[in-house]
Amino acid sequence: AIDSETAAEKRDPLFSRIPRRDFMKAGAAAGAMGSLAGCTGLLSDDDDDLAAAGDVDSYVPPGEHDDYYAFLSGGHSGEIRVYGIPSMRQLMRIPVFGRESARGYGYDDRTSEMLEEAGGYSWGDTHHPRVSQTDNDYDGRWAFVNDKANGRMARIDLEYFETDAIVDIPNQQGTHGACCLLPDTKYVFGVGEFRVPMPNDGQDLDDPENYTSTIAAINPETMNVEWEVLVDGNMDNGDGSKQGRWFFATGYNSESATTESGMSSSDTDWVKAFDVPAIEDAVEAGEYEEINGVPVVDGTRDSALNSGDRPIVRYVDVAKSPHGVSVTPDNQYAIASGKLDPTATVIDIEQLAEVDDPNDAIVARPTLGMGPLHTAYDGRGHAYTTLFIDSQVVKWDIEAAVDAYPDDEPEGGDQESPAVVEKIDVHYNPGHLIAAESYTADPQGDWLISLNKLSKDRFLPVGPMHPENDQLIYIGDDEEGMKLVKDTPSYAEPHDASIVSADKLDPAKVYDPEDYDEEYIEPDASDIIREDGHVHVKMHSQRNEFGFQEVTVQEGDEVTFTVTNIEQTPDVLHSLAIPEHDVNIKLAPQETREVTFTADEPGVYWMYCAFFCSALHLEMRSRLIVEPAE
Ligand code: K7E
Ligand code: RUQ
Ligand code: CUA
Repeated sequence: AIDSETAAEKRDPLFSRIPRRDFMKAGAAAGAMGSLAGCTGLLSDDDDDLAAAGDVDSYVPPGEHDDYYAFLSGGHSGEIRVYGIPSMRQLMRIPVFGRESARGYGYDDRTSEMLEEAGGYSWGDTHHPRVSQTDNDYDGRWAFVNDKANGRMARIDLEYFETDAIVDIPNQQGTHGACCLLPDTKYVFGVGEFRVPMPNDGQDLDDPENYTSTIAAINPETMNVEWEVLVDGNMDNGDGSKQGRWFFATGYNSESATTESGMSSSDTDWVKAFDVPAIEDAVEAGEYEEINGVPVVDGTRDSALNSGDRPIVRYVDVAKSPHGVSVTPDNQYAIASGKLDPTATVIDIEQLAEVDDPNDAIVARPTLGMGPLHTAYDGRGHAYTTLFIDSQVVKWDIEAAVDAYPDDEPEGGDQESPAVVEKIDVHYNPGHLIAAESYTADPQGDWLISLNKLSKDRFLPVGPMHPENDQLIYIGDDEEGMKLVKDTPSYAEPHDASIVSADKLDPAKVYDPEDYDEEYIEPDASDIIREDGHVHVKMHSQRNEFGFQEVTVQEGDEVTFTVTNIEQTPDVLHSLAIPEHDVNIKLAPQETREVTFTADEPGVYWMYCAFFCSALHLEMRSRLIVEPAE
């Protein structure tokens, strides 16, 4: 049934098994069909059936690499997931706020102390992974992600793809938004969502008028909170402008209420535009109050700092309960939209600095559909906004919306904007969406992922908790329109993502011992040092043994193992797992980790390696002998 065979077809194992005719009918296999013509990202122009089936070349043959990394948050799983795009294969998981045994994260001394110092919580709620940039382009250094549950921000080192710092942000509960001030990632902003008394020390509990929320400016190098700004109302999502001046945050509770009906009673809320250099000047001039060790600047509407010529925070009225806000790649507009109103509000960033009334900087308010949440960009002048209630992604033309304003001002909000180009169904109820490099000055404009909260009937049932559905959509062809290419079940719960061209990252294949503080243990440095109830075991590991075949300690001893994997060969990992002691530390090539525990039960314990590292992997085990106390 295969009429002509191209090299791509030969490479594709599916082609050897499925007659082409059947294959064309299989809508679900549409992604794989792309290899028919072997080109990247173009629609078939010679076969309408294929085009109708959504034939876009997203197929990444076995052994070949994706074009992009996507970093997705894991919500209340507390982690980051790394996908390859366009295959949507999950390449790696990076634990951030919770322990994870396969990577030994939170088990070795370094990472368990980091988690302990960051508050000692066992979980977090990651929403917004943002990758550091230099000159408005990804620089491959770090990713940052918030913890909504406990008011924290974490940094992930993109050389090793591991969390290397967490800051517990003072005065902030429910750090929701996270984003970088560009062009050069001067700050990472944490956006406080839950309004609390300031300070939240039990003195002032019952007057919600006095509750407040802040944004926190975090230095990406030191992960110190440099300053905070407190505001009226709450805050939600945030995005930084690309020329270093403005930071934007939505807020859905200008009412300062504490109940759902109270929070949604007013018809408008605000986007707050923080004038970062003006805030820095105020901090410099000492115009702050130090609260819990952080300079806190008063950015409420009636504050002294907001009544002069250059207010530090500009309050822009936007329709009811805005949620998402993002800055266009050209830094011209900040676009915000909300759950309870069908419009998006387009704020002209340049005008914001010039007008007396910040509402005069609003240059468009297109009606898009029900429940517009988040907006991404293709770099060709289009915005893509998720419609949570309509279960759609709407593509619209930003300049067309600006041209149509204010004549298109909706009366009852039911007149769709002439700027709307097209809508595509997604399955179902999308939260964020993200386009390739949408957060940079130069989006790639080919792939978009819609992060859908519900999957309902899309996958085999797996019990009452359904997977979510990350859908891949091709947006590279304005004439043919958006094409839904792939469904990807995902574990709860991705919110936002960043998609980075693969060539902008350069991850290490083995560790460089210079990059960590633990002592590198050469085979001839193996040692057991005993003093006063503490035993320090220094040993190496390699295929297929640990440095000691047995280690004997006394009941009640505190035991520290320092273990180096001396392998140079990439991908040959070992671990040190100790039964009944809750120990499992991961040891990648050239990596050293330490683990400390108390040997409190006499007996024999087989310390083993949990990575299947060689044919003699099962034999890679040594005895820990715990002798009874006298
Ligand atoms: Cu809309 Cu936290 Cu950005 Cu969830 S947030 S979707
Ligand atoms: S396709 S014209 Cu079926 Cu990817 Cu290329
Ligand atoms: Cu080392 Cu298995």
